[in-house]
Amino acid sequence: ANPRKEILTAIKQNQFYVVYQPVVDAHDLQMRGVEVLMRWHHPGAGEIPPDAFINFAEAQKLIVPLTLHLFDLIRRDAPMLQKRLPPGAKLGINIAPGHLHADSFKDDMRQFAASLPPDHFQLVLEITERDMLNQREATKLFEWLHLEGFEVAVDDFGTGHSALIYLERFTMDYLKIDRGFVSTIGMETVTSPVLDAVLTLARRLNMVTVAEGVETPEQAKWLREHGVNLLQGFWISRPMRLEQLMVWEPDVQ
Ligand code: G
Ligand code: G
Ligand code: G
Ligand code: MN
Ligand code: NA
Repeated sequence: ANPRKEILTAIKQNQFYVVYQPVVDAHDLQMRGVEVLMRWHHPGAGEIPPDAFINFAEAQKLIVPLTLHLFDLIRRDAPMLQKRLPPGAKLGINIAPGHLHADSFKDDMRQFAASLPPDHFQLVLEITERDMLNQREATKLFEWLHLEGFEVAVDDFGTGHSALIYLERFTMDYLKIDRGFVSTIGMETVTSPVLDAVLTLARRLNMVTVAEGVETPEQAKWLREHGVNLLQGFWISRPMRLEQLMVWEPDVQ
């Protein structure tokens, strides 16, 4: 079949769904928000990994319709999410570069925000550092996003090979430390010196840090002791369907 058509059909036939992964405070492990992750259950091929279909949608110039569909799925869940999450809870949404740079981006974001219950969720746009290359454009865009009430997170931080100067120039609210660094905590070799450097840098720049891929209590403890503010990963919870999220309780320990 024509793969481009497959995505459009999948949208129509509701083959995409979303899962939510809690992001908790490093100290009390209370949920401060969730990251929304998209999934594709293909009737023939089964679960298709998001890395594959996101890149594919980008290449096929379908990332905008796909993200608008994601917004639609979130909007449908919003009344339940509003019951589950307190006012001000963060809703982290991954924004692909092809959408960030699209002409419709600002209108799309405004409409999405307006489609949610008013003044409940704090939307956080997760953007990878690879996508922040054009400084002039990014500075103006981030200013606009903040004026409109969005927050911005640098996703997969440390993997982008970009000049760190952008951290001083752009206003970003969160640094999400890539799980590749987190996984070095507790291994027999020493913890990544890059992780130490990243945390020092984040502190000096007064940025709030989120550690991704936290899989063990030792990692959580190390991160908390090194000043990381928020934790996300399998140790806290896997990404869950809405029904599971509604009954999920953090394991306080
Ligand atoms: O959810 P996880 O399984 O396996 O996601 C793999 C990758 O796909 C991650 O880098 C994640 O950021 C990305 N991803 C997941 N959901 C979305 C989405 O809705 N939009 C975009 N742009 N990326 C997503
Ligand atoms: O947007 P981003 O690339 O950060 O997407 C988060 C990805 O990481 C998702 O694919 C999610 O399923 C995955 N993930 C979340 N928690 C963990 C974890 O603790 N360990 C590992 N290996 N992957 C995780
Ligand atoms: O196990 P469960 O079906 O609840 O996992 C939900 C999602 O979390 C899966 O779709 C998958 O993307 C992600 N996930 C689950 N287990 C793993 C794992 O061991 N490694 C990674 N990278 N992702 C996982
Ligand atoms: Mn992300
Ligand atoms: Na990430």
